[in-house]
Amino acid sequence: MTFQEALYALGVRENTLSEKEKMKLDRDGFLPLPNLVPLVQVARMRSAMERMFIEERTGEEGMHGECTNMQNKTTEFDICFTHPRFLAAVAYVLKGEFRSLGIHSRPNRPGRGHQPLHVDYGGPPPRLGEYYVCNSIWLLTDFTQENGATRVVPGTHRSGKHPQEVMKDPLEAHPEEIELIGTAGTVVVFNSHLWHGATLNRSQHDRPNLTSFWCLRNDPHTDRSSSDWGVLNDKTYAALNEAQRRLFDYKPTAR
Ligand SMILES: O=C(O)CCC(=O)C(=O)O
Repeated sequence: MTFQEALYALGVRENTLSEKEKMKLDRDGFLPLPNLVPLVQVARMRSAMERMFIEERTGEEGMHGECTNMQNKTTEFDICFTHPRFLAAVAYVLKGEFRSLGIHSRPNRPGRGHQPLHVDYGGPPPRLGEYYVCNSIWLLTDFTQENGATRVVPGTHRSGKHPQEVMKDPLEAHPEEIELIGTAGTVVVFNSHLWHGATLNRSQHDRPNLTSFWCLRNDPHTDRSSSDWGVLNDKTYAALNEAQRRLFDYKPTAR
């Protein structure tokens, strides 16, 4: 099965995104997809995520503070690599054959979370229209001005610059930044060359979310030897169909 056949089998068509949605991804570098996940499913995903935080003690003092490769730990997050509109947006940003860099989550505890504006890429800024990485944030609660909604600077994926080259301090606010305020069940797909970052969670509660992260398969700057991000384990590989497997790397366990 070719990669294009896999995307077709997963429901992605030329017109899965509207022209307006494609234009927004081109121009602004991000696209909110409101109500992509039904609220009952949001609740199940959130419970699965919270169980994982407890089991892995994620976010506790001294712990690594992030659950990674969650595609290997439950089927509750399969929508993060199977929803046709979501996949169509990733395919539109990356153009060529891509693969998952995994489904991850950080709890964004109250009083924490503020990140510098950054891109999710170790290589040089991309040429216009030739993007290597695409990320997405899955809102498992409403994102508000209080609970540390992600900030983005629209259009900066086209700037040919990284934030640290332009800003004295990328922790500071950027005059053109906006916050991704939205309701639970929304998914925001963003070009990972877009300048972005979480903001301080000033509320009394965690800000539950997932990220589903992707890169071009032939990206020369993603160091695949040192990272297991997006690699399927034997159990998940066995459970997926052929089209879904094309979206990941798989390393069989040595026996
Ligand atoms: O958690 C957020 O709001 C942003 C996440 C982010 O910037 C990242 O994963 O690179």
